[in-house]
Amino acid sequence: MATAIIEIGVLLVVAAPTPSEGFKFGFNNSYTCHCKNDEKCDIVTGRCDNGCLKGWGGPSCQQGNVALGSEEVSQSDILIDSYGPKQAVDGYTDTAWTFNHPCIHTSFSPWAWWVIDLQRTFSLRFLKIFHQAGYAQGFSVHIDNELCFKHTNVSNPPTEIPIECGRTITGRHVNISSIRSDDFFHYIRLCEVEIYVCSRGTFGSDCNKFCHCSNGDECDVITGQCPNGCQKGWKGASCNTDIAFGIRPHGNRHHRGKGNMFAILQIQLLIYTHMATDIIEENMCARLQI
Ligand SMILES: [Ca+2]
Repeated sequence: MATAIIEIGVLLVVAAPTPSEGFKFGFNNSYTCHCKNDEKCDIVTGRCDNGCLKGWGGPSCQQGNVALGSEEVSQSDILIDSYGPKQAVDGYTDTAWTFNHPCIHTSFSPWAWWVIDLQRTFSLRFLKIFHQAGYAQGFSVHIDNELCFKHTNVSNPPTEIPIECGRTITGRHVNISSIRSDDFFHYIRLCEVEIYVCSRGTFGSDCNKFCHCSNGDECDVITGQCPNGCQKGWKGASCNTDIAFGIRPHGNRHHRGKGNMFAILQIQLLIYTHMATDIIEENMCARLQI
């Protein structure tokens, strides 16, 4: 029993990490919370009570904007220095022209473009573009020269445009361009470009589904399929089916409950582990209907 008491003390420390360590959630605490003000997230879903950290989105705050704050941006030409390419990744999405946070503004040209180098390849599919009305008709989005999306409507697009590529494209350069051979005095005004990537082990259009790939591989953003099979203990096309217990909410075998209740339940499980050495903790969670 003395051994059990010592381990209880250790476990209480684990159950209450400091914000500087980064709160964790999900299966084996392998996911990092991305809550505003470094707050703790739900231990099962990752949901944050007061919203996501800047640059993160989705119900579980696992959808990251890899464009935010980039220094590796350029554009076809700059009308005025303060209207340069960084304005499209400064985190301000206002589409009304302001002097504090203006949008990019290319010079007059039949071919206007803006490009970002993400510095490494990502599996890309979802973006969002904020722009000033009237200056993006017929625009295209390319990822490493492969067409992701082209606006074909004769009318001007809305100022906030969620974009899904026709398929997932692996690349590092995202180029947004507009060609108007009939209009030399043509330019684009992009206010913000958000390029979304799911954190490792999540997938879906808003990254709120969980996959469990072998070797910690990333899974397909749409299907959840793992490139080299599932992590031990998981199966299914998306590697989100627990071999022992089937599909669980968000594909997890997590313990339910929060705060002190979570710690108390784990204490009970540890004591029980000492009495039944052959049973792993996760199986016990299921038996106790946690
Ligand atoms: Ca901006």
